[in-house]
Amino acid sequence: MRLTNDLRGALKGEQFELYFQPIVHLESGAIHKAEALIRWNHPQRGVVSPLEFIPLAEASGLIIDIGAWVFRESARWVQHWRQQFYADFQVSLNQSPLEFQREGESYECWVSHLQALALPGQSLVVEITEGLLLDASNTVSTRLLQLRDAGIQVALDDFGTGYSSLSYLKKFDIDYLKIDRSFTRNLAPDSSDMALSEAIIVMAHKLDLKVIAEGVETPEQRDLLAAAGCDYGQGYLFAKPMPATQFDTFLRAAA
Ligand code: G
Ligand code: G
Ligand code: MN
Ligand code: NA
Repeated sequence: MRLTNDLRGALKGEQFELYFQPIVHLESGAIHKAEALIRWNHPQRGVVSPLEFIPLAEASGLIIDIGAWVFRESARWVQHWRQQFYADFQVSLNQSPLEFQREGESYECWVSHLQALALPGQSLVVEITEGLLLDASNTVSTRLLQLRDAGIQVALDDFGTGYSSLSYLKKFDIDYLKIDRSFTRNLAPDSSDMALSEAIIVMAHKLDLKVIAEGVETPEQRDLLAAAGCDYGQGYLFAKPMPATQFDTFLRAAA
């Protein structure tokens, strides 16, 4: 396929760019975290969404090289923000199921790269989706243990859209739970989404997980989530995903 062919040249052609979106501590407003989101600046088509090219990258195996690039860029920028702003700054990066589950390789090369940059494991968070945890295969447990050994944290992305089961959260030692934006969208006092969000937050806290609400677009949503005890918010209310240099300026202004 045409787009897959273009994808092959995209890394060499430096057409990928990592965007960053702030993750805001709701009580204090502090920004010590960001999610890394890849963009492909296609020479003819303009910006191509990862929704479109990640499946092609998986099918062609290119996801491995792309994932390695995302990791290195994330490490480079988190090092910079730790030095310039906050010593505890964290960048979270997404891994698709195929990427996460690949056999053989451990996170050893990540660890040695982080060590070379004098970064601890907890400068990074890996976001995975809950469907992975339902797969009882050993690969998933092994990979999660490898991350834990490396000190890298784990977030469960899009929570609530799949076959949620809090027993899996306990079994697998997850650090963050990201409430999917489909819940945030219809938040209103006494709404069913409010009840669900509150229940998720209470249960997550009992399991010692921090909660990040996605898709926060209005001050009302932010306030309802904060009142429900949600730890962090992410969404257009605070900022859209932006190029790293712009995020740098954004952090400077917010500091
Ligand atoms: O930011 P945006 O709406 O374009 O993201 C669309 C989807 O692409 C999201 O589900 C997100 O998790 C995924 N995505 C973004 N960046 C990456 C990446 O670096 N690797 C993988 N595997 N998925 C990503
Ligand atoms: O699947 P994942 O949660 O990794 O992807 C996050 C996606 O949500 C990205 O595509 C990002 O651009 C998008 N996003 C971030 N904040 C908002 C928001 O406030 N509203 C909407 N509609 N999308 C958002
Ligand atoms: Mn994500
Ligand atoms: Na999500």
